[in-house]
Amino acid sequence: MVTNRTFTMLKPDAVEKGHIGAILEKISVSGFRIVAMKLTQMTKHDAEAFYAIHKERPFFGELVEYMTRGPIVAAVLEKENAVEDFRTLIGATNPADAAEGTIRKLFANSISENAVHGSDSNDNAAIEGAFHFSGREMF
Ligand code: RTP
Ligand code: MG
Repeated sequence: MVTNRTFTMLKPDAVEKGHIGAILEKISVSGFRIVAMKLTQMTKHDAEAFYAIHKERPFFGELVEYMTRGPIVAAVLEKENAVEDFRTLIGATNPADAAEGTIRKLFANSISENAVHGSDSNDNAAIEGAFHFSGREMF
């Protein structure tokens, strides 16, 4: 196992519903160390760039609208096997398909508004962390 980093966002629906504390508790007891964290709000330009890989998908406009409608918590997390283990902790994209006890099963309502983001590769974790944080903001 390699100790590495992943990037997460607690999305606007999770923040609106007051789930920041409960989700951070799940992340912490699951063995992730917080390397960087802040409350912030993505602009339309930010969200279009962050999710550029999905720009041809039918849900892209809805996704950008959702991700920019209120504050998010952005964080970099560290753990052995961080990317894969965090994807397991958050569960399937659609909460209806997510395993019991996963963050999306517990806190998400729909495939569109699914409470939390997790990087899907080590390369994307580094890119996404650098999108939100400078080197001085990572500890
Ligand atoms: P994420 O990137 O946010 O961690 O989510 P993911 O890998 O599980 O899913 P992905 O396929 O990358 O989709 C990105 C986000 O787009 C929204 N989505 N909506 N309406 C739909 O069919 C649909 N499909 C995806 C979700 O917010 C999803 O997390
Ligand atoms: Mg994704």
